[in-house]
Amino acid sequence: MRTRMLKLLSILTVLSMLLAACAPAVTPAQPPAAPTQPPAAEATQPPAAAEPTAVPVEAEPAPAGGVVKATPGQALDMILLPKFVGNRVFDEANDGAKEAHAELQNPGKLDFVGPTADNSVAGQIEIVTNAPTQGAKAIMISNNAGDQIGPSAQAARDAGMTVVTWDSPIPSAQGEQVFVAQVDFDETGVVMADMALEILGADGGKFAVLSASPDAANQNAWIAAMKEALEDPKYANLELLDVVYGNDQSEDSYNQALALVSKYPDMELIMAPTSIGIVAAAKAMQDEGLCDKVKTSGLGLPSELYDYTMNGCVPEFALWSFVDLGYLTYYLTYLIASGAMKGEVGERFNAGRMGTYTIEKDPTRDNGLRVLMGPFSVYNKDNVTQ
Ligand code: RAM
Repeated sequence: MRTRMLKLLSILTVLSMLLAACAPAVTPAQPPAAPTQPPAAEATQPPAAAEPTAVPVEAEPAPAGGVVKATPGQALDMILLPKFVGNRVFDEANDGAKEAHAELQNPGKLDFVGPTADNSVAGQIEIVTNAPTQGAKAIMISNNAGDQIGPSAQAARDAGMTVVTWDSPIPSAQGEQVFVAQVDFDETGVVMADMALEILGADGGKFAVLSASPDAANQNAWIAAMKEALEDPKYANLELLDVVYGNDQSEDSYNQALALVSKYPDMELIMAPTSIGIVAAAKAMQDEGLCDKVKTSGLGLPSELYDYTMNGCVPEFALWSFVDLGYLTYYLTYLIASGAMKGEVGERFNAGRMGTYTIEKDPTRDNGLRVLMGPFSVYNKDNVTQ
C-alpha cells in the first residue's frame, strides 16, 4: 500500500513538472479589489493597473483627452433648484434629473426645492445660502436672481459644495463652476428674430417682447442677442417697440400682454421667450378675439401650446427638451461632486444616453464655462403634438 502511494506521488510530481515546463508564461493575476471600493472611473485611456492597497472612494480625474465616465453608486446629496416651483418645464427637468439619479444609483438624496414665483429672488438666495449647512454636496441652480445670487453661490463653493447652473446662469459666473446651456444663447436671439420675420412676413411689422422677470439671466441674454440679430439688414422691416415683464407669473403676464395691446394699437406680434408668458399672452389675445391681428410667439411647451398653434394664435414657437437638460445637468454635477472631474475647460464626459459632452469657455459671457446641449425644436401646426 505504502509503495503504491509513493509511486503515485512520484508520477504526479513528474507530471506537474512536465506541465509547468510546457505552459506559456502568464503575468500573475491582479489582487481582487477591496469589496467596499467602487470601480475606478472609466475612460477611453487604458486604466491604470489596480493597486493591491485600498483605493480612495472618490474617482480619479480622467487622463487628458479621455472621456470621463461616472462611477455609479456614490453617495452624494444633491439639490435641484428651479427658478420657482409650479412651472411644468422645471418639473420636466426634475424628471430628467431623477432618471439620471436612478441610473447612477446614487444612494444619497435628490431634493427638488424652489421658492414660489412671487418670492423667487430672495427665496433662491436663501436656499443657496442654507444648502451647505444641510449637508448637501452639490446644488444645481436655474438662476432667477441675476448677479445677486453670486455671493451665496461663492459661499457654497467655499464650503466645499459643487455649484452648477442650468437653464439660467449666473451672469458674472461668481461661485458657478459650469453652466449647462440648453442651447446657444446667441442663437436664441436669431431664432426669435427669424420667427418674428416668418410670422410678420417680408413686409415686417411692429412687435414687443413680453419677458419673464428683469433679473432672469437667460431671458435677458436672449433679448440682448435678439436685439443684436435685428441689426442685420435682413430684419430691417421688423420694429421692436418695447420689452415688458410678466415675471413668469400667469396673471401678471396676461395683464402685461393686454397693456401692450392698448399702448401699441399697431403692434402685430408679442414675442414671449418664457413658457409662462407665451401661454398667458396667447390666452389674452384669444380671450379678446385678437388672434387675427396680434400673433404670439416665443419659447414654450408644445403640450401647452397645441390648441393655440392649431387655431393660429401662436403660428410658430421654439423650445428644447427640459427632461434632457435635467438629465445632462445631473450627470455633469455628479461627475464633479464625486471628484471624477474638476470642472475645467476641455474635460470631456459621458452623459449616459445623451452621449459625450465637453466643458468649454462660455462664448456668450465674459466669464464662465459651459456645456452646450441643444438643439432647438421649432414648432408650427405641421409638427406640434399634444
Ligand atoms: C420659463 C422659464 C425658463 C425658460 C423657459 C423658456 O419657463 O423662465 O427659465 O427657460 O421659460
